[in-house]
Amino acid sequence: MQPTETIWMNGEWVPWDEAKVHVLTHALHYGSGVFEGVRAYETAEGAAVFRLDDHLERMRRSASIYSMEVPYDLAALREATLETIRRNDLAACYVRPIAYRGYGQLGINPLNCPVDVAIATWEWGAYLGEEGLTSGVRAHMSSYRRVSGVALPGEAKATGGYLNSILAKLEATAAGFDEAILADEHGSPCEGTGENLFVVRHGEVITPPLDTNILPGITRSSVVTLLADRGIDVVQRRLTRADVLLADELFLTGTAAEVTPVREVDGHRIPAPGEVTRIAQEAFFAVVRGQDDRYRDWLTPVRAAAPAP
Ligand code: PPE
Repeated sequence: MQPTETIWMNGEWVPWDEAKVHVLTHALHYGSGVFEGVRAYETAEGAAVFRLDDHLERMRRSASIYSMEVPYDLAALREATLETIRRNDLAACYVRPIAYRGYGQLGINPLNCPVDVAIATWEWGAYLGEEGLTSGVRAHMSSYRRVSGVALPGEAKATGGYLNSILAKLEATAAGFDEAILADEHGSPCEGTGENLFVVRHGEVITPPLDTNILPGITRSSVVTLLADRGIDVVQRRLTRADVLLADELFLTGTAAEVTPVREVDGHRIPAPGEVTRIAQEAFFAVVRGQDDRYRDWLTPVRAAAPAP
């Protein structure tokens, strides 16, 4: 990660190296933070953020589940995000907004700790490698299950929940794979460690439903819309392990991972990128780069357009 100039912390601009927290920060001990991953892309009109309000609204919902009152409204967080990108002079970047229980009192009850908010930006290339994006990654069916919704609601993108992803990622990479696919508590493959999952099989495009406790991905819903607009309907249903091993195509979606094909699951080869995957990739990248006017309202320009002469 290449440091950038400045990070927004509770309304102040703090130099990257000084953006620190107290060691007794509640979130450090108990995982009591909620966050987002957002990307800004280079477009012909300069940098633009993809579905910024949708991400910030999801962060507010995540916070709500944990009874965190975020002390900034949507407009303030939107402006703070745009200004962070401007101050760091980035043409394209990853954006990490986070709201977390700060320094106050330790003990599980978080209510005596402040809700601190920060927004950082940095350049982040292809999440699973440039080659992964073009030729596909190798995935491992994790021995870990996606944490159940009765333990942690999947709708909340909470820092503590990522311990589940970390275990699966460690297991997969130790076994020489790029990424893990986790099944839900009933054994139905449902998600990557930081990506949603799509399978093409027998001419059907399938993505697991929200009751598998996945994060309702913004890239997932964008890809569902983009495919539907091209006459390809995505069915939401539970996958079997066979659906994954015998997939005609398999791809992962996420802000960081974008649309990444999977070319192998545990030694089972999958053609990558397949036809639907390629359609999804082309559609997605055209939209985020501002080359498809139909989805202009998914982009927030970082710099306001110059006034007409
Ligand atoms: N599932 C999980 C568990 C997840 O973390 C993400 C995003 C998604 C699905 C896809 O959601 P969306 O970005 O809205 O399409 N993971 C973020 C964090 C990755 C990281 O390594 O940090 C991301 O992609 O920004």
